Amino acid sequence: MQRSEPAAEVSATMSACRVAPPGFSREQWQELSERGIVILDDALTPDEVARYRDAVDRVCARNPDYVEGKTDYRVSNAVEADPAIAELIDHPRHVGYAYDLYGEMLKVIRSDIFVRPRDTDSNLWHPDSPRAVPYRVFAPELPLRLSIGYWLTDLPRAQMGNFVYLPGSHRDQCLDGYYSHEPAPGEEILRVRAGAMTIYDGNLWHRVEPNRTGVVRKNIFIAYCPSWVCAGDRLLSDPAWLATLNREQRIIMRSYAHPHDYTNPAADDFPLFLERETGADTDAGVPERIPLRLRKRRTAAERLNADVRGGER
Ligand SMILES: O=C(O)CCC(=O)C(=O)O
Repeated sequence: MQRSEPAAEVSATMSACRVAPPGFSREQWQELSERGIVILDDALTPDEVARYRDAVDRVCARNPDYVEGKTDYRVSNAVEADPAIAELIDHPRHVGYAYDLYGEMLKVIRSDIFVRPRDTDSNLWHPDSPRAVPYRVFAPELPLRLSIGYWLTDLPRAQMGNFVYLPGSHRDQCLDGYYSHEPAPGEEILRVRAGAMTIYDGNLWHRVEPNRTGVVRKNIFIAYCPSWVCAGDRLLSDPAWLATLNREQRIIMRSYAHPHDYTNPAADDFPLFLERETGADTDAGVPERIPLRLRKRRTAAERLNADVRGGER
C-alpha cells in the first residue's frame, strides 16, 4: 500500500517530538547480554513508590472480591486500569531501555500488576515467550520481549513471593526444572528494597517463590516488544482511554485496526523519538526522497552489540 505524506504535515509532527530518554550504558548492556537481567536499586524515590502502591491499591479496591492479605491478584493491561500506571508507558525512567532494543517500532506487549499475599499460588519455571517454538528460535541475538519490573515492597529475604531467576539462562531453550518449582543450581532470588527496578530479557527462565510471610508482595511489570509481535493482554485499546494519552504513549500502545500497520505504521507515528545524540529524526545519509516512515533507523542495540564485540559486523 502506498501512502503519500505532505512535507508540511511531517514537519508539524516533528516539532512535537521528544528526544529519546536515556537507555543502556555499555556496562548495563553487557550485564543484560551475559546475565539476562539488570537490577537497579533505588530507581524510585519513596514518594514514587507510594504513588505506584496507591495506584495498585486503587485498582485492587475496585474488585468487590478483593481482600487485602488474602487475595492473590493479577491485573493485566494494567496501564488502562489507572492513570498513574498509564504514565509508565513512556516514562523516561525506563522507556529508553526498551527504545534501545525496538527503536521506532516500540510497543507495550503487556502490563501487569501482581499482588502476592501469604500462601497463594506462585509461578513455575518458565521463560516469557511462546513455549512450542520460542522467540529465541527466530531471534537468537536480541530478545523479542524486554520486561521492566517496579518493586513496591521490601523483599529482604527468600520466601516472600520473590522473583527467582537463573542468570544466563536466556540463552537456553530448556531447563531441567521447567514447569516445576524445583530450585535450580545457580538460581538467584531477587532480594530488593521497595523502589528497585529490574530489566530482564523475556527469554530468561524464572519462577516465583512462595510467600510464607504476612507481607503482601506488590509490583508492576511493563514489557515491550517490536510492534509486529502480538500483544499478550489486549487486541485493541479502548479509544476513550487512548484519547487521554500523550502522543508517544498512544503510539507505543500500537492500537491499530488495520493489520498492515503493525509492520508498517502510518506516517504520523514517525518519528517516535528523536536521536539522543543528534536530535535528528533520521540516520545520516538517507536520501530525502525516501519518506520518513520507510527509512531504516539503526537501534542503539545494534550499535551496542557492535561496540561490545569490538567492531562492526
Ligand atoms: O510475579 C513475578 O515475580 C513473576 C511473574 C511471571 O512469572 C510472569 O509474569 O511471567
